[in-house]
Amino acid sequence: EEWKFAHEESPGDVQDLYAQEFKRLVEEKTNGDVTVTVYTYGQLGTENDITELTTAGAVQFSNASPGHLGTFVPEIQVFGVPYLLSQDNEVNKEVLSSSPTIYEGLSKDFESKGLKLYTMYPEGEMVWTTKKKVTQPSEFDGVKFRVMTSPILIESYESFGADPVALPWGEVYSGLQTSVIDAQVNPIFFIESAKFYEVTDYLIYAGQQQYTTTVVSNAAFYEGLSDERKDMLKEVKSELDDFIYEAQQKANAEALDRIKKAKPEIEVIRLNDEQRAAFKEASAGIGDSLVKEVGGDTEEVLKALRKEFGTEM
Ligand code: 6CS
Repeated sequence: EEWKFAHEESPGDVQDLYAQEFKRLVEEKTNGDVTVTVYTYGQLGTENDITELTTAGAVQFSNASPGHLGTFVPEIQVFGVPYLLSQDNEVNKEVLSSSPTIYEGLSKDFESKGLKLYTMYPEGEMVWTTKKKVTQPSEFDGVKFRVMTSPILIESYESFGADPVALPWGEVYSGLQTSVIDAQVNPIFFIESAKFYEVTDYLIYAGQQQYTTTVVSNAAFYEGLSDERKDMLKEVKSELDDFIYEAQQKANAEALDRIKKAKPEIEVIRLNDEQRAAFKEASAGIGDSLVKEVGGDTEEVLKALRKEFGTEM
């Protein structure tokens, strides 16, 4: 039996490390009865294409990051609300791996779209890379800022004062090079691997968001598995919770060193509390507007997650 696992990144990136370790564990635990084939970004299409392939059952597992899933599972956009996640990544890890709000609440929104929410994990703090120094919202004026394709991200970066542009990531390097866009946001490991630092001049830490991703499965496929296989997959999930948390930390730390070596003139800016407060205040209404636009259980989900992350307003 062959299971296909498609993700959104390049070989060696965090999602690839996850998928490769998933493959190793599943093949080991099924004594080779299951073979997992991993597809990296572009092999089966863009972020949105692989979600479609998973709902269609052509792919059994895929990464579907909240940043790209917003038009398909609108409720998952809560993870795009600025300053929702904790500054303490241990807290983020705990919540993402075992929160009842995620695995009992949000998972129903996935099921209604034919997807089983298998797991969530953090990929690191999201850092702005820009061509212009930005330390306060007014300096975002006229900055064409690339975001992922979920609608809430457009709203968030508008509230910060920028001109957001939604694109798949494959278009970001050339977009920066030709000044179709002036800035983008991603975790450091990805900024290094996709070489976005080559075409920008500032790395700005605004403490605004952690990159989160989900791994989803085709719901009918998952439901059709034997109890033994389902138990095996739960075991694999909990082993991978620790594995990927450590792997992303290491990947991000090493990537920052490599960026500084490759481009010593890059300016690394960490916004102080006062500067962060200005962006926080500018985007304070985003949670409420998401609740209005998406409705359903979004209000309860957002409230419950703020409590779990310890970021109540
Ligand atoms: O910026 C993006 O679109 C991509 N960023 C990461 C870290 N993973 C995949 C995603 O598509």
